[in-house]
Amino acid sequence: MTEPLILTEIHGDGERRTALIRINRPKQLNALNDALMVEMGQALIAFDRDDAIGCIVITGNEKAFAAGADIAAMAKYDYMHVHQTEYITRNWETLLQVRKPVIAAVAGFALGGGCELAMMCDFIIAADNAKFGQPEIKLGVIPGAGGTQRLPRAVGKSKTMDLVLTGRMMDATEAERAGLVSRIVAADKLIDEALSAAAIICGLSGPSVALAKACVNKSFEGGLRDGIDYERRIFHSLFATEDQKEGMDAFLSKRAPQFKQR
Ligand code: DAK
Repeated sequence: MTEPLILTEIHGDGERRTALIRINRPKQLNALNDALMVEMGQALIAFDRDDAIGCIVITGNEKAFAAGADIAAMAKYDYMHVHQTEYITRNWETLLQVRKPVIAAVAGFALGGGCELAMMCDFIIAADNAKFGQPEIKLGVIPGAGGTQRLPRAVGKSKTMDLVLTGRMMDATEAERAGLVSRIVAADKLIDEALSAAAIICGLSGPSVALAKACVNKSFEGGLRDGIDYERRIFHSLFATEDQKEGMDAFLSKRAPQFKQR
């Protein structure tokens, strides 16, 4: 029997729980191929539609989050193949359709497509042994799943050029200093830390969480004025929710809010 390419688990005991997706190609350092990305995309969409799920965590293992796109598979591709099959666009970006928060919990290598996958998540929690990089230049290609666009927005132009043009890796400390990762934890605490962050998110108002995510992404992906206008419209619209009334009333009454997810 062949091993599944991803493993999924549900964690937590509240009304809304956390879905954990583990990338499962340990022998290839979790190199990402089409079949794996299709499976992950299906799981992501199913969890996004499931009202009992409030947050999703994607992780690998202690040695690798993902060491990139599968070079063995890619080596055979030619221009017409990648163009005609819409390589990457077709099935690698399903993550971007997910409205619920997705946390990347990264230990070990997050290289090439692995780093790009982590950057498509909403934030990255890194183990102290994490290593990030876009080494595609060493293979005679360039980052192809958003790396040249998302990395400079996260760490600035100079460090991106340094990483993309030399193909070197940066460790967790450098990645945190540069703003790529939100926090660093001991490798053996990584999943606990990610699940704790996810549990906090699960306890909040799902609609406001999804809309906060959409607003932050707007700032990341577009211009400033468009982002601020978008945020203002979303902010106004949240005053139509029961959770806004409940959240503010609970604060003023000095009690914990009982969010109804609407
Ligand atoms: N693909 C396939 N297999 C990989 C792999 C990868 N990316 N990375 C590692 N492996 C395999 C190794 O071949 C080895 O297999 P066996 O020899 O045991 O069969 C096994 O995993 C263990 O790897 P190592 O023996 O090399 O382990 P080390 O600890 O010595 O080294 C390493 C770890 C991560 C430094 C090294 O494995 C490495 O440099 N890996 C490659 C990293 C890399 O270059 N990643 C970027 C891949 S390119 C595009 C869109 C996107 C992309 C391209 C085009 N278009 C739209 C056209 C994206 C490209 C990429 O991500």
